[in-house]
Formats: sequence, C-alpha cells, structure tokens
Amino acid sequence: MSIDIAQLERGIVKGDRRALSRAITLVESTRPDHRAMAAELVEALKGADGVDRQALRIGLSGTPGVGKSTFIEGFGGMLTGQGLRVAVLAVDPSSARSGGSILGDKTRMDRLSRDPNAFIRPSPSQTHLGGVGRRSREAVALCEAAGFDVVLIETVGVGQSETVVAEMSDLFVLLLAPAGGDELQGVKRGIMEIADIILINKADGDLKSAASRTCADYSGALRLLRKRPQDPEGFPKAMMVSALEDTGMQPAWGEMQALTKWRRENGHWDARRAAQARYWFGEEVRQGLLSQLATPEARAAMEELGAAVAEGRTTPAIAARELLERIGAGVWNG
Ligand SMILES: Nc1nc2c(ncn2[C@@H]2O[C@H](COP(=O)(O)OP(=O)(O)O)[C@@H](O)[C@H]2O)c(=O)[nH]1
Ligand SMILES: [Mg+2]
Repeated sequence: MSIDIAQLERGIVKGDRRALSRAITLVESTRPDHRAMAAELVEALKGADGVDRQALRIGLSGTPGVGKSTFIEGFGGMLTGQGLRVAVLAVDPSSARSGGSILGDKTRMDRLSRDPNAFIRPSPSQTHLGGVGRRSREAVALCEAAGFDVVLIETVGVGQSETVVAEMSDLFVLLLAPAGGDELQGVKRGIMEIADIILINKADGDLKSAASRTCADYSGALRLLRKRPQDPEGFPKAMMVSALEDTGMQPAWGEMQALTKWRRENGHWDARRAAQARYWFGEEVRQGLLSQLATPEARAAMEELGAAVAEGRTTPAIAARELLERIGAGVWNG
C-alpha cells in the first residue's frame, strides 16, 4: 500500500473509520519500513492538535464459549445507545487457527458490526504473543486518537494473553460461566489478582441458581485476596449478567464507571497509565534486542559460536559475550 502518514493522521483525528482501519493494518505489519511509519504515526497522534483524548480501555477475558462475543454485542450496543462510540479489538495469540478470532464471531456481533458508532477489528493473525501485544497496544492508541469513548479489548483466557491485555487496559473484566459444583473453575490466582470486575455470565434460565452460587463463591474469594491500593471499598467485585437476555449490563457499566471515577480522582488512573508506558518501553527494548538476534549475521554468528562452544573451544559465557559484541548489543554487558 502507498502510505501518507499525514493524511492518515488527519483522517484518524476526524474519526474516519477507513483511515483508522488502514492505520491499524499499518501497525500490525511486520515489515520494518511499516514499523517505522507506524511508530511515526502513533507519535504524531500523541501530539496532534486537539487530541488529548482518553478512552476508557476495558480488557475482557474469558475462556471460549463463556459468552464474550454475545456480551460485547449487548454491552457495546448499550453503550452506543447512550451515545458513546465503542471500538472492539481482539488480542488472540491463537487466532492463526480458525475459530478463535472475533472475525468468525461476526454473526454474534451482528448488530454491533453494523452500528455506525461501533468499530470492530479482529485479531491480527500472528502466533507470537509478544508481537501481537505490542501491535494491539498501538491499535488501542489509534482508536483512542480516533475519539472512541470506550475501547473493549477481548482476549481468550490462554497463557499470557490476559497479562498482556491488562497492561493495555484501564479496567480488567473477567467473564466466567456458572460452575457446576463448588469448585472455583480452576481460575488461576494470577488472573483473579488482575481482575477488577468478575462477571458471572449466563445468569438466566436453568443456570440462574448456579450463577448465583458461583457469584457468591467468587465474591468470597475476592475478599480473601490482598487489598490493592488502586481499589476503593468493595472492589474487585463479582456480579451476575446474562448476555443472552441482556440483563445486568447497566449495573455492570455503573460499577465500571464508579471504579473509574474513583481511580481518576485518586491518581490511580494516571499512575497506571504511566506504569504501563514504562512496561511497554521495556517490551519494545526486549523485542528490539530479540529482533537483532534474528538477522542473518546474528544467526550465522550464533551457528559459528555455538559450534565453538559445542566443541569445547570456548565457554558459553565467553561465546555469548562475543556474539553480543558482534551485534553491537554487548556494550553494557561487561
Ligand atoms: N444461556 C446463556 N447462553 C449464553 C449467554 N451468553 C452467551 N451464551 C451462549 O454461549 C455460547 C458461546 O457464546 P459466545 O459469545 O460465542 O462465547 P465466546 O466464545 O466467549 O465469544 C453461545 O451459544 C451463546 O449463545 C448467556 O448469557 N446465557
Ligand atoms: Mg467469541
């Protein structure tokens, strides 16, 4: 594609969806020249006139089948109904295989995908989470610059993706299904610890009483966690919703707004965004170093020095240092 960064920038600031789509395609590209242009665009948008926009970024996680797409359709529709503009992005490390991405779910988000105040973007088809995370973070920034009020970032609950999504969200919401027994569904403690709101979905029909029990169980479990400084009294909390029947949506949104307001007033919103900027800086550095190891020269040196180590001609530590010096990354490695 031929790319005019200034034109894209103007389009995004105006809220032009085609410009936004093209810009997201650019940040998702792995081509080095595209990466450079994407970085330039994101930087330009930071300083663009009148763009001091902050969206509420909501990370949403849950295992396949829990009802994420159905929830987003209802919740997103409620928000646009209130005059808010809503963007939906997916971070899905497994989207290379079919079925994981929200593209395949368009039918479940039929109304939302046709809503002029909504923008839905499927996950980039990449299997490497490091890359997906950083591109998604830039896509979030683009949606924010385009004036969306709420950016929903969906992820399936596999591996590290929740942590990555939490690092680009102001609020992290975990969607769970009603449990059969009294077990806590094997939800990992680490995920409990990053959740701000747990929504027990499918609180309808035959599942309603199970949902109610599950909600009580999680409320109890949340109270046992260490108190976090970024929470007012009563958070994190568990609530019930039914995405299918569209119930509990407004109360859930009310709690998200209350939490957001408190965090803004108490400095936690800014502090979190600052800490996230620092995190992504570190990620960029790590990714940059890793990409230096992927050049043909680095690979050849790796092969050559690896053989030297294997044959006992040098030690792993000395060979590693030699390699880092050759790729220009060994300066600080003394
Ligand atoms: N009973 C009930 N079923 C639901 C609810 N939300 C979603 N489902 C059903 O659960 C299945 C998976 O939903 P989907 O939104 O695709 O889940 P996702 O994989 O997390 O995106 C579908 O058959 C939905 O109709 C709900 O609130 N109640
Ligand atoms: Mg889905």
